[in-house]
Amino acid sequence: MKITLISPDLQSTHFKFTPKEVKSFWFAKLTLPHLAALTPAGIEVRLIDEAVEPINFDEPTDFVGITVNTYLAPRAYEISAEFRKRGVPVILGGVHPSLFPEESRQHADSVAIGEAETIWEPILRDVENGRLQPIYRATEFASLQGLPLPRWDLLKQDAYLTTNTIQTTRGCPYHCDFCSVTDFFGHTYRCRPLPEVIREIETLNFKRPMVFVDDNVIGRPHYALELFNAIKSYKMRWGSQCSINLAKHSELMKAAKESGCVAMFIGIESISQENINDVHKGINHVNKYYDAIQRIHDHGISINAGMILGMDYDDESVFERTLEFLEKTRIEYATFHILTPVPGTVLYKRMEQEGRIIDRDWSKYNGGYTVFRPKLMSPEALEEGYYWTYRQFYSMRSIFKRIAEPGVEMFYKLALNLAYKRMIKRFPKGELPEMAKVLHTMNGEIHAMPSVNKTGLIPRTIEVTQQTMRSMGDTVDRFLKIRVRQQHALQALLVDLTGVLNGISARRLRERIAYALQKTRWDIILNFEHVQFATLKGLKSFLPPYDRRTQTTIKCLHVPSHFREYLEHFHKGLQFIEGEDET
Ligand code: B12
Ligand code: SF4
Repeated sequence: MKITLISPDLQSTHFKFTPKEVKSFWFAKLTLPHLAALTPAGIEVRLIDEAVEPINFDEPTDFVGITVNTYLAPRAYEISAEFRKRGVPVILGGVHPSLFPEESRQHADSVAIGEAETIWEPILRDVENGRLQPIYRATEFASLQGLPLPRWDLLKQDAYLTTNTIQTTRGCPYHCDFCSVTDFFGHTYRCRPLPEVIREIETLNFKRPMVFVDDNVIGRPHYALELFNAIKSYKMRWGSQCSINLAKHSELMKAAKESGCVAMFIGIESISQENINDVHKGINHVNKYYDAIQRIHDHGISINAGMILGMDYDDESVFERTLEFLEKTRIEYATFHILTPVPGTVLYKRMEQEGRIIDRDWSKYNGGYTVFRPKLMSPEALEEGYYWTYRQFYSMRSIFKRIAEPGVEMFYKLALNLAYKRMIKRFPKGELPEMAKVLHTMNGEIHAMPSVNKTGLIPRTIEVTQQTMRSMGDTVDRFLKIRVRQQHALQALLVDLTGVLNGISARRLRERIAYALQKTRWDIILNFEHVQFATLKGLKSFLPPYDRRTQTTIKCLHVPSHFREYLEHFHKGLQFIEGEDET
């Protein structure tokens, strides 16, 4: 019997690598060589990676297997249809058919759910006997003991930068809402026996870089440490992906570096802790990012930061803020993704319940398109901002800011940044959304003063103040926090103020409001609900002088009566809104 195994590729989008790009900086996927290795002897196998060669549908074959990730599902279905037209039976397997089998079944003769190790041989036996079943389901997670050596010899090896692709573990100890890994592998973290991994590494070409395609190579730190120590003598350069808690393990970072680790892809995802909590990425702590990144850098390991844009707490200022963070921390590489509710994930179920999915063309589920309704911006603004961020990050200005330091490593970093830059040239230009700069300028914390003396403060209400003053002694919150939300329906910016409005914070607030007035015609609603204390000077000076020419109205919301008297006195004609009906 002769079978053909296919890995589909994207069709004519700006995300598709050219064969030249694949050869200069891409690595070969492990899936097909691994499936070929699991195929019993006596069956002739042909592998086609569509990223590097076209599919000849007329070449004789008895059976076709296609590996399917969600964003490649439409292409996989097209390929399947072509073969089935020619009378060749087709099976679909991989993450997408496993998490969404009902759909995949409509596009093939059979669907494989789960890992291939326990079901591939029975499938092939059924094909030989002419009784292929519509569904094959792996009932247990595969043992990673005794995995065969991948059949790299069946791929066009010189079409890639490297075919040194190896997997040492499967699964991840965490379960982030947007990720398919734990939905597919369950809450398992399985490690291959180390001697088997070493035996496989010894078959690789040490002159080329190596990639561990694990979901989280440090999921079990002791195992990772043993692995890194064991491969030190091979003097290879390697990369992989892991969680940011790598920074906690000095010994592990040291061993990784000594064994040739040059870079890790790390899911930093978002610079907002609210977002991180929202998607349940418990290992990420935004307030520790700077320190963690510094520690990883100190060990000589570069970072490719995985960043997600468009989460529920991201407004249009997220693009500039994210860029600033990546530049400040001198992150060497970044991969930006628009939040994507991948079918089968917790995020998908939530978005589905909330009725927020607006596009079910799976080919757009690769992180480059907005397929859901974001909370704090329009889908178009998110896409524009995403392109803008990518282009800015790989601009020469940013590249030099991030990686300029003499040495051999800089040469590698520059080369890879330039490779990314070339690819990104194909992307649409992308513009910062209209309100991005206003939100970026307005949002933030203003330091009110080193410590606030209670004399001269006007309390929000007498009762609250009496209570709080008693419990807090002489100091109160030292900041005025400003959070701006766009109210599209009202064409207004709702500015939530929290903390202390005194002379210092009021002056800075005034500058920010003046900037907003200059840049937008939207009304401004200042929400006083969480202003704990104010000084007379603060209440007097937080507004810029009235300018007849602007068509913008400033309104104040939830102003307690104590403040209101003063505001009415200081700012004639200022509008007040009562109650909860501002949105
Ligand atoms: C390595 C990797 C990458 C690498 C590159 C891919 C490469 N050249 O190897 C990088 C980091 C670049 C990458 C990028 C992306 N990736 Co990726 N990647 C992986 C990762 C970690 C390992 C894949 C792998 O090699 N596995 C090893 C092989 C042996 O296992 P396997 O493919 O799963 O196959 C097994 C089973 O699935 C099954 N099987 C698979 N196919 C078939 C077919 C048949 C017929 C049968 C019977 C069985 C079968 O049997 C196999 C053996 O058990 C997976 C996670 C994972 N563990 O699968 C994510 C994963 C595949 N990636 C994912 C995504 C979303 C992406 C991106 C779109 C992310 C983004 N937004 O940019 C990009 C796409 C880039 C592109 N244009 O291709 C998702 C896919 C989700 C989905 N539902 O489709 C995954 C599952 C991770 C996740 N976070 O959820 N990725
Ligand atoms: S840490 Fe990474 S691999 Fe693990 S569940 Fe979260 S996103 Fe997925």
